[in-house]
Formats: sequence, structure tokens, C-alpha cells
Amino acid sequence: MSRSTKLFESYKLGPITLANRLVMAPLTRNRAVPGTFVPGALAAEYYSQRASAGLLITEASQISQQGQGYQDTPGIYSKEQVAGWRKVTDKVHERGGKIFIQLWHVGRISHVDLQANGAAPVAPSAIRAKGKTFVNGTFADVSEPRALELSEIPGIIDDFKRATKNALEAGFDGVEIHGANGYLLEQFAKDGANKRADAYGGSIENRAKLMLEVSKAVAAEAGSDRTGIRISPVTPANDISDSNPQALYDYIVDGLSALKLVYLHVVEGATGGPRDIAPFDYASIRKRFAGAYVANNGYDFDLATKVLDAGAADLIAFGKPFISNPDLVERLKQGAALNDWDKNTFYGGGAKGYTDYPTLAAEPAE
Ligand code: 8OZ
Repeated sequence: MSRSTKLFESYKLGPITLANRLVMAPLTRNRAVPGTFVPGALAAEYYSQRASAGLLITEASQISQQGQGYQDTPGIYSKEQVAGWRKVTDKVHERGGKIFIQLWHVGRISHVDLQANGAAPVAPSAIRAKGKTFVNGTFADVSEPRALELSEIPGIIDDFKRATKNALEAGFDGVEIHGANGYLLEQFAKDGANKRADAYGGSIENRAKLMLEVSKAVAAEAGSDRTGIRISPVTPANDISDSNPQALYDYIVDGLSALKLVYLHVVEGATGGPRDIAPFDYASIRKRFAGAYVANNGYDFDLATKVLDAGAADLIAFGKPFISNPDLVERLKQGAALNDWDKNTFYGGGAKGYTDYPTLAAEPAE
């Protein structure tokens, strides 16, 4: 049996053609080489096993040491990291897949032990988030951040630019800016974390400025048709909040659309949690954005089909189902059962729970 829905139709995303509308969402796995933060030996196998997705988005990858917030997440700022990622993109391309890398600066969601010389993590304002990070093999409170000086902001934008250049050198088809889940760009955008009195704080225009400047700089390097962005208008992830997310994101998305970014990837609701945590008009931002709308958070086959048929999204990003089902596309096509995921092997470790989930082909016939 093969189910026929829009989900399995191809899609033209800027200059590249995706084989179907399923996107593998960015998923943090903490398996990079300790110390160098080069994608681990199994990463190429892991991503290429999932190459039948229309588009793969890598796990969030820090653009600088300062941008790292968790143990053993991969970077995209050193030559060795670029070489490690090249092995990933080559293997994905060999298997006919397309892959973007997610560019990440965690801002205040970090720990002094991950920063150069034990420095404080940086943030729009010196406000510590209530939350934990994973470091030194255990969960620890995030550290007290310091507010970035106005004069340091161009350096952050430069780090995003350099990471974009590196991503292209590593063979990625494009880049996704991590503008979601309570990390640096969302910390600037939302007034719960941004109390600045300069050109990057106060009004919606000022708070949105860094996200839009980074988007412009990244798009200038990669091409706007190879640049996407992920946002999460109402997520409470990592202790983030805003007094008026609708007005904020209507403004931000107008700006992103003017920059002609190729897609807008939206975490609808609470990241990894309830979709209806707070009222938000997603149709409003879909309408404002000229490029593709990638919907994410808690989708299954039925909801994905419904939303694509209604024209409310162009692509659907699946997260955890892709961890445990390398052949998720084929399984959904056939209406086959899905493997359950094991939460204990999400973050850190080796092949177990990473590259050893079975495909249908590997299962004994019934
Ligand atoms: C889970 C654990 C650590 C980081 C995100 C990059 O939420 C993450 C992340 C997820 O975007």
C-alpha cells in the first residue's frame, strides 16, 4: 500500500528541488568530539540514513565558542569542523539528500565552563535565565550572563557571516538561522530578556534589529534563496517570554520577507510541548511571508496532510519521529508502524539510539 498525499510531492525550494515535503527538524544529539566539537565519526552515517527526507536540517551548531551552551554540540567555526561536516554533506548527497546546517548562538543559555577562560556567557541584558544546561556530564544551572556592549554586536554578526562561509565550504545546500527556543536572537527580540536602552532594546523595531541584521548578513553570504530561519513566537523554552508576540512577529516576519529568505520555519506552540499553549495567529505570519512556510511541533501524518491540503504550510518538519525512524518517509507512505524513540539516548553517547534504529527493510517480514 502506498498513501498518496501532498506530503510526498516534490517541492522547489529556491534553486533546489526537494523530493518530498518532509523536513527533518534540527535535533541536538551531543555527540561531537569533545574539545574540538567536530561532528562525530557516526554523524555522516546518522544523517545519510535519513537522506530520504525532502530536506535535512542539522542539529544546532555553534558559530563560535562563545555561542556554545551545552556539552559536545558541534561547531562550524574551525577548519576541522568544516572538514567533519564535509563528510556529512558528501554522504547525504551521495544518497540523494539535501541538507542545511542550523547556525546557533545560545546567548545566556550557557555555562562558564564552556566559555573561553571561564568568562560569563553573553546576553542582551545581564538577566540569568531560570533553567539548566548539560555540562561536565551533568545538568547545571545556566551561568549569570553579562550584557553585550553595543560595540560587540558587529562581531556577533561577523561570526554568523563566517559560519555561513564555512557552511558553504562544507558543502551544505543552505543554512538555517536559529532564531528560536530562547537563544541569543530570540533573547534580543523578546522583552522578557531584553531590557537594553540602546538601539537594540525597547521598541519592537529595536529588539528585532539583531535578528534582521543577522538574516541580512547571512543571506548576503549564502544567497537569500539558500537562507532559512527558525522562530518560535510563543515558546516558553529556556525561560523566554514576550508581552506581545503577535505584534513582534508580524513585524519580524515582514522584515524577513523583505529580505527574501527562502523559508520560515515555525515552532507552533511550546517547543516539544502543547501546540495551544498561547493564542497566536500563525496564518498572519504565513500570509506576510513570501517564501515557504515550514510548520513544526507535534505533527503526525494526519495533521501534516490536513495542514498541507489546507494550504496552511508548504513543508512539515518532524523531529523525534526522525530520531527513531531513519526511513520515516517510507513508513508514512506505507502507513507502517513507527519505532518508538528512547529519550535516554537523545543527548550524548554513541551508536545506540543514534545510528541503530531499524528500517522497514531490516525488519523480518511478517
Ligand atoms: C535540546 C537540548 C539542547 C538544545 C533547541 C538546540 O531547543 C536546542 C536544544 C534542544 O533549539
